Amino acid sequence: MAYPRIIFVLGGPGSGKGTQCKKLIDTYSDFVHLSAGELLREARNSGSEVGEMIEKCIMEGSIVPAEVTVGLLRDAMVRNGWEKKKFLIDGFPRNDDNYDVWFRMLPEIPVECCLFLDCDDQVLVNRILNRSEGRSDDNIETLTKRLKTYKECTQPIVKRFGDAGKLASIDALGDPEIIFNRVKAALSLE
Ligand code: UP5
Ligand code: MG
Repeated sequence: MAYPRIIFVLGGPGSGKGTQCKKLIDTYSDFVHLSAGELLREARNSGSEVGEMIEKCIMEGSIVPAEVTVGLLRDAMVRNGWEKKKFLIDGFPRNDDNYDVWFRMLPEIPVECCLFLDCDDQVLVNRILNRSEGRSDDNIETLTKRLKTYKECTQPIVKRFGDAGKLASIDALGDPEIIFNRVKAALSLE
């Protein structure tokens, strides 16, 4: 059986994960973009108890239990077709629990690397507070919590990929097109 290939995409809130993943899927037809945050935002509207729990986590900037998120990601991969694809998994894994449960539930899928978008805090804050997509977590109170969670829980995961020799780190300051050139170089595309 041919498995898909996985590229995780990490970076602080507003580092451009969604923006750069969109550029990748617009340019390369074998890439599929799965945003863990988007899947969770869809699942929160289910009206179930799990939906309520997700809503609470998103508003608190905390991380949803891994079994929920990995289940959503796995279902989305199956829906998109398992074979011969490269999945960009945006905004995941965010903590040790996410990382460990992914590799426990899906040990057979090869992980190519983690693309890390490195960006200053002040730039992150400006980008998020200037975004006007109506996201309920784009307010200064929740954003402060998201940044704290990112530093405490997600940055150590970036280090884990680095220690495993699987980190492609790029400077995420500047024009999106220039950053896209860095992304392509980091992923050895073109
Ligand atoms: N923009 C982008 N690039 C720019 C550039 N180079 N120059 C100027 N502007 C730029 O970009 C953000 C904004 O900046 C946009 O307006 C864009 O036009 C502009 P975007 O590409 O959307 O950045 P992104 O990194 O995707 O920011 P996002 O807010 O989505 O990141 P978060 O990590 O905060 O959000 P996510 O959706 O991943 O998660 C939300 C919540 O879900 C989490 O806080 C958590 O509670 C929960 N969650 C989990 O629990 N588990 C998970 O696995 C995932 C999420
Ligand atoms: Mg995003």
